Amino acid sequence: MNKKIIYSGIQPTGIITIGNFIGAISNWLKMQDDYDCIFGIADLHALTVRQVPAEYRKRALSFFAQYIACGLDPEKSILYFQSHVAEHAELQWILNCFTYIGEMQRMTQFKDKAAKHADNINMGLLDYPVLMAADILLYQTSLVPVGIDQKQHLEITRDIAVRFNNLYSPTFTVPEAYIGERGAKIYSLREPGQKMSKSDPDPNAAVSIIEDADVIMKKFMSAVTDSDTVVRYDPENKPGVSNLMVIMSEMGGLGIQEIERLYGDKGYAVFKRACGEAVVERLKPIKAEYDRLMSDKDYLMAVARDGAERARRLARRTLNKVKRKVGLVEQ
Ligand code: ATP
Ligand code: LTN
Repeated sequence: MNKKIIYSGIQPTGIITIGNFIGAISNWLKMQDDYDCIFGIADLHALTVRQVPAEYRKRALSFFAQYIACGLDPEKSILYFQSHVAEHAELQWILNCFTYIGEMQRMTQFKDKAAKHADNINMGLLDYPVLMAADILLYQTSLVPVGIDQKQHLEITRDIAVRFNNLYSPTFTVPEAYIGERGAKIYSLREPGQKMSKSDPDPNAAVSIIEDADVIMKKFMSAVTDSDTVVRYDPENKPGVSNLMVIMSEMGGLGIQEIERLYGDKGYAVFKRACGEAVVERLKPIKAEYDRLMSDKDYLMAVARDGAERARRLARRTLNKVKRKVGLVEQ
């Protein structure tokens, strides 16, 4: 029996945050045994904003090591760099011809990024969702585990797949987003109304998964809460505290009610310390494994090459089918 296929990726920009970990990676880890999983470093996507080449190369490799350090297992899942499999860009071109400019201009992320980088509204920024659709559709993916901010991109991917399938004949599996119940959106430690973002310029807003323990503790101790003193889950009125509770629950394994029972009347300082400690404990083995992996670049590159080869084999199958259907002359 063939297992269902899972695909997801992260752009190698900024740092991998505990938001990325809780919203995306922790769900990937749970899926590795039950599905055929493919996890890419979306290094073509991140070229839509200017990168410093030498730093970018280093960061992409560091992200790859962090994937493995988190527990993504190259024996179980395909781990690779998107840019190593040329089929992504090839399918993107064909899908571009089945996507309307208006659809792309309506994407929230495009509007946000265009406003943020007004001096560099390049074609890639507009075309970003079509590359993401190509990533997903190339592998006949059934489920895409992402945070809630990617929902709109999944919807357009589905629209493109259905449009193509209806024009020709069933070619692509129509994928679904897999969004965790809680933790789909972790908020900034400084501005609890804002998403924790991996490229936030304020270093205290986000926590990296390979951050030193004392820095993590400092960030949690200075997290913005409210003028009340009670630890209670109430996202509407107590967004800061509620966010910390979700983080503590997801990283430490305690339920939200248990946290309320244990820390409800202990005051914020005690609660914040416990929350920071839960995060430090969860991340400790990840950091140790990351340091080990970064001293063995040959191993990392061998995993990446093997992953790309396996990905390419699968991607070719879909791409050949697509080329035949649209009427390109076969080689
Ligand atoms: P940026 O801030 O640079 O736009 P990002 O933090 O949104 O980046 P992405 O690379 O866009 O990170 O996202 C990687 C994955 O992590 C996606 O599945 C995304 O939905 C998820 N994710 C990102 N931020 C959060 C968050 N704060 N809470 C939960 N999931 C998140
Ligand atoms: N756009 C995604 C990263 C990404 C992705 C994908 C996620 C690129 N290709 C394919 C899922 C499936 C983001 O999280 N910003």
